[in-house]
Amino acid sequence: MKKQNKPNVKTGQMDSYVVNNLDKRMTTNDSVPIHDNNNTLKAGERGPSLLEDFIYQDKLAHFDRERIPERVVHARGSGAHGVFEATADMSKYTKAKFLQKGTVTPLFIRFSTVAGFKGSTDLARDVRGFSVKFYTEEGNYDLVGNNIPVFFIQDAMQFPDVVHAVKPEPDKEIPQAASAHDTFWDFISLMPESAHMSLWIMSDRAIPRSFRMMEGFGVHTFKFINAQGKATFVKFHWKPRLGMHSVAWQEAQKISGYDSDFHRRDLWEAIESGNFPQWDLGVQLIPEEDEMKYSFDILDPTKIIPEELVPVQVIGTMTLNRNPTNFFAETEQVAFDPGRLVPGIDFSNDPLLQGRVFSYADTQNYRLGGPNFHEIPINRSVVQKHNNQKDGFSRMDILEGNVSYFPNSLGNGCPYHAMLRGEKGFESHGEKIDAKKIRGRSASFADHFTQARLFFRSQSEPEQEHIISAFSFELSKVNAVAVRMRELAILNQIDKTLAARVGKNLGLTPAKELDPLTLQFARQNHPKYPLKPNKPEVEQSPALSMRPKPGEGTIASRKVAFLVADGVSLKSVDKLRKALQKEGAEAVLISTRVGPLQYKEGGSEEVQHSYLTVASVCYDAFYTPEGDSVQTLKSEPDYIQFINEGYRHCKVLAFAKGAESLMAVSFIPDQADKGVIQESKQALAADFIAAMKLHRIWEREMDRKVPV
Ligand code: HDD
Repeated sequence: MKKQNKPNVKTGQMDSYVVNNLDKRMTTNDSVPIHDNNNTLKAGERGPSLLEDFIYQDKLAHFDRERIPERVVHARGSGAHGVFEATADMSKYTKAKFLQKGTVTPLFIRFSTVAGFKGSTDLARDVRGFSVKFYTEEGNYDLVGNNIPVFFIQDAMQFPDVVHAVKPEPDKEIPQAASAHDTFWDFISLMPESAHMSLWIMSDRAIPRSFRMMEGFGVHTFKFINAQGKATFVKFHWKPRLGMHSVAWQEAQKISGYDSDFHRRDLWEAIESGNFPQWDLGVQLIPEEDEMKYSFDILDPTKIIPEELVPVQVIGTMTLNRNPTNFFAETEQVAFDPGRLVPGIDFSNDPLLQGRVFSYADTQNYRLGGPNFHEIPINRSVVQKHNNQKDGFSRMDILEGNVSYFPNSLGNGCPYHAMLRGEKGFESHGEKIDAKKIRGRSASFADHFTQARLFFRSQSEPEQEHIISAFSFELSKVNAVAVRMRELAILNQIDKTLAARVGKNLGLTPAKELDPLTLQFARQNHPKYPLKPNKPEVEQSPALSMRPKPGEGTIASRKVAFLVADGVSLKSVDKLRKALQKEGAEAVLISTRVGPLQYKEGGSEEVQHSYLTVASVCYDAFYTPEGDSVQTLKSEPDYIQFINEGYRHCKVLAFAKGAESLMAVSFIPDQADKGVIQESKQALAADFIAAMKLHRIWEREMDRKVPV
């Protein structure tokens, strides 16, 4: 049953715009009642249509304008409403009201992929956007981040270049939502600054199991400003309560075919069923005087601050608790902008962030058709705006009076400036800057490999294997051998084994030195490149691995496929179903057909999914209960495919005592590993749940007997 959420100040505001058509007569856009909306007005039964048919024109003219430009990047996305509750006393660092302990703020979130078009698959290997709009008492604040804490480039000037390189190639518009092609790797292999980020996107972080199971990052270093005007550098982290999980690459490709809305559906269903996803907001705080303290530059967006160096402190929790009512009105029209701040938060001088400050409002002006996009319900702040900006396409607010300038006396000097009445508004941090204009880069941004190495060396063995496979996959799809060689030379600077292993899969030996072309372009930014890197403070960061630590993990909201057929034992189904429900996981019955499933003990249950309509890749774990169904499943190839594939993709499988014989018709060996539970030998529920907490039995990947 759907849990009800109390409307908050934002959802209440949104609700006032919601239109319900139930029992309502159809009208034109001017609310004129329509008699017949199927037939155009004609001169006689078989005659031509008449120009005066304003009802037809009203309908078609609107239809002809239904599409707006999709976002130039992050076109594919899914949104949700939620709330943020501040749980820590942050007044020492920031005066931002929404971050003061106990404050609850409504928000809207949009997750996205970057490269694909609006209708592309959710499962592309890609960065995921993680944008949060806080509707605070002091106006809207947007934290427009990603699920990866670093970026490809250091300077916003190159953003169109990196986007053009990754998007489908302009002559043939191929490939869709994929970085595995020549132009992307051509660019990356000429840009050593992208080395760190390229390891992250070749890692499992780029193929999440769910939006609900990934971290989010503000990426840049920002500034907190307290009531006394003192600044503290801050990095933002979102930590998912459900842990971090990914799918396997081959699975990702199959899910793209079976259910290209996999992540969107997952988010929607979780919220609809009351499994509200949650993240803790954490911050890393760096005193202003420590700006130059580290071996890397905290303004460089290709660098993280290792959590082992500056711990992440939790300051609040986000809960997503309401699905949008209308996709276009909310998820498509929401306009994020990292260039809009509230008092208590400020920009740092990160050149990527500085460049973003221009681009977002500019793109919204174009995409949403003019400067009044702030007045679209999803973008409206929850406190009324007051200024002298007026008119423009689709203006909604109706400004009273004859004054729209400042200073004025006819309007009593209003809207007034905060400073004129002894009040406070947004004030930029008074950082002292005394500099010569240059078009160039700081030498402190020139170390491109130390943190890439830190990332690779902090991964568990299976995660490293996945990175090696991902590079091998992507570079195999690159046609230009020179590009493959250049990228291998970069990998060789990061880790020799990584380069050698990828090189082996490409039939190439990595060069010792960077390619002369790579060096030439790197020297455009740093004339003396390569510069000697500083010694890193941290050489291993466990926080960078997604592997659940022993004793950690939850299976809440995971989907377990119960593989059944008529005649299955209800007792055997319920034995595991009840145990899973206690842990918050979902048991989904899958049978040979949809409709009523007949139980061995008598009685039936409605089944929504069959082997025909769903695929194993869309489930986290599998259970085959016993009963007369076992005989049917023995000769059901689609069932056998389910368990073989589940095994191949390292998932947990359980067989009830009377169903263990089915293992013999599959590739699954008897007593395979801790992820294959046989009721006659193990504690069915306890061992199944313990194994699921590991998410996957990655070690099984070495067993490649099962065809994919
Ligand atoms: Fe961006 C969209 C995240 C660098 C220019 N970006 C966009 C979205 C996310 C990010 C999550 C989707 C927002 C939504 O859901 O509507 N972008 C990032 C991050 C970056 C970054 C984390 C680096 C740390 N972006 C970046 C640069 C520029 C842009 C350097 C340009 C100078 N980004 C845009 C944009 C988009 C956008 C073109 C496309 C649609 C939109 O803004 O609203 O303006």
